[in-house]
Amino acid sequence: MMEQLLLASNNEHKHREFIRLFPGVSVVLPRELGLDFDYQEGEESYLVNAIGKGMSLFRQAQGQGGNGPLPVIADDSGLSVPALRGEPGIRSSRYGSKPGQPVLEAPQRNLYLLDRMDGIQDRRAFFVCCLVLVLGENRYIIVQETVDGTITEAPRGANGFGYDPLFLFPHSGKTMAELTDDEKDRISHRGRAARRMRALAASEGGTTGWT
Ligand code: ITT
Repeated sequence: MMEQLLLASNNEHKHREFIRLFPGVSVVLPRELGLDFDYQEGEESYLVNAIGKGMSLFRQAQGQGGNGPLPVIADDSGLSVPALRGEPGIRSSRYGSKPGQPVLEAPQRNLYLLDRMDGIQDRRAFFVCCLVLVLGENRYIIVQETVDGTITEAPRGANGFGYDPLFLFPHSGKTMAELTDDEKDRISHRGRAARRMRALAASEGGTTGWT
């Protein structure tokens, strides 16, 4: 497994989760290496966005790694509500925001989603997390995972981030924001994806080569 991993994100919450999910690896954000990283995401799929973020930062960071290019990990994730035809989905981070206006903060975005769900009985939802580990210009490891839950009637809990206060695990009666960090990591979409990624990366020999 690599010693340092560059996370293709500007999301501090994701950063904290990756530090927990990749113990023994130094997970750094682009700005910690003096890189100004800003990737314009599209609406095709989580996979396309994750590869786009990962490849663009990998190229931008070439030469930063001392002993060769630094491996880059990218996360594209979101929440889907089937009764809303998959919304917020790929637009999760800017859901409810109007073009040309500042992106809504998470609490406002959550109220917007609750409003959209007013009167809807089928409150099933799932989170998706696509992770792409870029080991070289033509070498990737890709995993994508989900976790199922339902949408609450009102936000609950102060841990986590984003839609966590709305995402309920009916069997425990707790929202994702009412779980401890360890509990979230054990069951979340990102936790499941990261464990699969770690297993695949551990089976990897050298991290970079001619190809
Ligand atoms: P980067 O692209 O810089 O990584 P981002 O926040 O824009 O950060 P995404 O484009 O992947 O990330 O959008 C994911 C959004 O989905 C995120 O902003 C949250 O609103 C939501 N989300 C993803 N994972 C979540 C989680 O574990 N808990 C709650 N909400 C989550």
